[in-house]
This record gives sequence, structure tokens and C-alpha cells, in this order.
Amino acid sequence: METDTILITGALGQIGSELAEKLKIIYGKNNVIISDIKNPEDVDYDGIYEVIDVLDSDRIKEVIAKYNIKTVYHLAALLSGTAEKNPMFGWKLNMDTLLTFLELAKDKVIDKLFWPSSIGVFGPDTPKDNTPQNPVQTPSTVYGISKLAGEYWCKWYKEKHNVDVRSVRFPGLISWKTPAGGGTTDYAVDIYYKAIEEGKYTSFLNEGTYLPMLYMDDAIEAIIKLMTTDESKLTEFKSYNLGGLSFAPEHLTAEIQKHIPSFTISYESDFRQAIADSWPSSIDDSETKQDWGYEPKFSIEKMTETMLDNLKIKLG
Ligand code: AKB
Repeated sequence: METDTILITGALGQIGSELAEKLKIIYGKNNVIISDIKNPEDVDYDGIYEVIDVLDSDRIKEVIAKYNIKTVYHLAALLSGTAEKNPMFGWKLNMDTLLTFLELAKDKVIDKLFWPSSIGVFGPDTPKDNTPQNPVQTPSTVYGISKLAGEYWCKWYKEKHNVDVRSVRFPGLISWKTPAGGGTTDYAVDIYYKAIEEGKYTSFLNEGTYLPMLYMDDAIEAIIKLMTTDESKLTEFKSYNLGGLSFAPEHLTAEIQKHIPSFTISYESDFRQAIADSWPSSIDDSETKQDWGYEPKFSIEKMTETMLDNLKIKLG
């Protein structure tokens, strides 16, 4: 595989921390530059770390020039819950920074960009079950509006300036290495921590709230597969649907109880219930499969086993 110098923004987050490790294996430690806003003294990472506030485009350009970066995975963003509480900052962070990287790609400073979209682009008027690639999209959150606008910007830069920007619509992502932060689907991560730490969990989403979800290993595989697919095979220039799992809190509870029989759940929904209610329950990703052969591997059973085994070690 050809060597590429890579920058990951928001790299200390849930996706970035796992993507960085995988990319280091593929491209080599010195070809993967990770960045985030934390001071280096507070970062435990085996590799090259740079402090970047993604709203500072001069700093981005400085780091890109320093390492001759050609590919960017731009992950820094505010998720649905946090953006809803801080709408103007959510819009600015999610939108301005995407445009910075699209402009850099247009000007040929970088060659390739990955940018995650989300099931947040769908809304209450979108068909809920097996949501297709291009249904009616009426997002009702700041996050969803920013992701939908971002998708159309990606398409515009591709069509007008032939920018190589690639994107997937992530569902809820479940992982144990780095906690999720600020999303509506976060309950599906928190529940595992609390199952081990306290043997019980109060869910901020109600029983019966089905959402599309994916285990992190499958999400990372999807990113890498999309980014290494021949550009000529890609036909969707906004963002690709990703299917995977679909479940409600009671299904995770039942799975956890197979390992921790005394585990209990209670329900106290908050403002995120309305967000979840506006999102799909399951996703149709047939166009994704057709274009670049994405195939997730983790079932709810395998995911639960992996989460509990690893968190037991991590949490001591
Ligand atoms: C969120 O809940 O905001 C994210 C997402 C589905 O994009 N996990």
C-alpha cells in the first residue's frame, strides 16, 4: 500500500483514538499525525501529537506544511446532545472547520478528506425502518442540520472542484477504549460501564427506542475500506448509509444479563428522547454494499461479550 502522510483531527475522541492505532499499523507510526485541543502533557499516545484547535485555520495550515500531510480525517465535531445545548458553537465548529478542509483540498494542499456524517441527517419525516440512501431528509437538530449541510458541501466541492472527499453516515458507535461524549446514542456505551461499576443503569432513552448502532471495529473497517476504494467506484458524493445493528435499551439489558444476571435497568428520559424519536430505527445500506462492499461483522451478542470482557479489565 502506498504511504501517505495523514492528519486526524479530534483524534482523542471515541473514533479518533481507535482510528489512529489502525492507521499506524497500516501506514507506519511516523506517517500518522494526531491532533486535538489537549495539552501534550495530558496526552498518553505513542506517536506524533500536535495541538490543533480546528477553528484556527492558520494552525491547521502550519501542521499540514510541517508534515506534508496529504490525507485528513476530520473528526473534530460537536455531537447531537452537546450541539443542541450550544447551537451557535455547534454550527460554527461543525461547519466552518469542514469548509476549511474542503478549501485546502480544492487548492490541492491536501489530496483526500474523510469527514463523518451521521444518521442525524434524517428527521421525523424520513421513513424510520430500513431508511434508504436518499429519502426525505428533515433534520430537527442543529447537529443534523450541520451534517446535512456538510454533506451537500462535500457534493458541491466534488462536482465543482473534483475534490476527493469521502463520508459515511455513522449510527451510534459502541466502544470501550474511549468513552463517547455528547451524543444521543451514548446510552449504549454508558450502559456497559454502569453494568460493571454499579450493576444497574438509568437510561436517558425510553424502553422501545430502537436506533441504528455499530460496534467500533466495524466502523473503523468501514472508514478504511471507503478511503482505500478506487475513486471511480464511488457514486454517492454526499455520504454513504451504514447499516449494522438495530436495538432498543431493553435488548442490551437482556444481553448484559446473560453475563451479569443481577443487572437492572430503569428509565428516565431527557431531552435526547425527542432527538432519538426523530431518527431512524434501522438503515438500508444496499448502495454502500454495492459500491464498496462494506460488511459489518459484530452481532449484539459478540459486541456485548467484547465490551464486558474489555471493560472488566479496563475498570479493574
Ligand atoms: C450522536 O448520537 O450524536 C452520534 C451520532 C449518531 O451521530 N453518536
